Amino acid sequence: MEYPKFTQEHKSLMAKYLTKDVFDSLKDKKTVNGFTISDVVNSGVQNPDSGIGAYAGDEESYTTFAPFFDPIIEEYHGFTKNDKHQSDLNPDNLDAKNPDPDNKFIVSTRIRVGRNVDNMPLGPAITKEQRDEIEKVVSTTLSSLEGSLKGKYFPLDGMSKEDQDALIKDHFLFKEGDRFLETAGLNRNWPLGRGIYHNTEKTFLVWVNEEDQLRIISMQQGGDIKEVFTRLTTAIGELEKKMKFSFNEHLGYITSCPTNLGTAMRASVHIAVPKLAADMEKFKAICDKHHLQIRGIHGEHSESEGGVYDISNKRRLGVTEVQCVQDMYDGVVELIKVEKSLA
Ligand code: ADP
Ligand code: ILO
Repeated sequence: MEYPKFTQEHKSLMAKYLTKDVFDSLKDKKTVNGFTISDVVNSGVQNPDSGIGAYAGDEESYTTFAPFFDPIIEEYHGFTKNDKHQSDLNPDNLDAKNPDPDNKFIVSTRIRVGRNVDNMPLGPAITKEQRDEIEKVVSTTLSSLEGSLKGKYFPLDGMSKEDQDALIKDHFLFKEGDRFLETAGLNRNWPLGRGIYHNTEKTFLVWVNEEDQLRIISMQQGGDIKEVFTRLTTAIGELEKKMKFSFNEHLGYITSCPTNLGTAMRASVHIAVPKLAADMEKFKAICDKHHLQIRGIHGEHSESEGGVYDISNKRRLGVTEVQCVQDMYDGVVELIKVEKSLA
């Protein structure tokens, strides 16, 4: 196993922390699922424009390769190896009155969490049989949901290209052929074992076997962030009655990308702030102050359209779910205030 050849283009946290010494100390190690440090860093090596550039193959990757992962986790989340994660999924603790009741700025709100099944490898190291088994268990569990969460599972295999494209365009379904996931080993056997569950209104959705085994999603038009959070936490509670997810006291919910550890939560709005966005520096400064990330409106690594941006919490580990949403909410309140002042 060779130390990767990094160029000036490699700016990821992976390239920063995979020093030759760290690599040499880890190159002969393997997790129980046969995952190596080369597997962990392949996506970032092949995609120099990665921001992070590393994926875990299983929960054990985070301990076996701790000298590599710990500093990345510390820099991204501000969370040290001695810290303990805490969870709070109680919507009563969230102070989030709709910041845009006239629907002038917030187009839509979406909150998702990643989950992986306990005692299974994560996507990058999973076998086809294990992935298919997860699809079976998860789709069966989902089909037992009642009330407003009741819906249907649609496997990707057999879905028409038009249906798939329409779901992607309308922000409901994951994209196909993501090069970061491809080189992480997450697209093996595509499209088998993958699919999407949703209720009739498409306000509650679950992605199956994309980057994580489950992405549990609550979304709707407008800015009622609390309603979106409440629906999500209800759904998580229902699923947890029937399935056990991979979780530990230090890292919280275990995910394949270290950015998602902890709450595995990304709470976002699509928000129109064209005037503020004309001054990118100011826009970024407000987002940084509230620990927010700016994405384009077709997901990560996409561009804004018409001054609409995807604004979401950046911190996910060492903060509770309520705090993740509160970060987003507080930032959005300030963004709206500043956008209004520029009118
Ligand atoms: P993830 O949220 O899983 O990290 P992406 O950034 O790729 O991944 O987003 C997934 C999809 O969700 C994309 O189609 C994106 O446009 C959509 N999305 C994200 N936030 C919102 C939102 N607030 N309203 C509507 N769609 C959203
Ligand atoms: N591997 C990509 C994405 C990192 C964070 N996003 C996700 C979807 N996990 C990168 O390093 O830029």
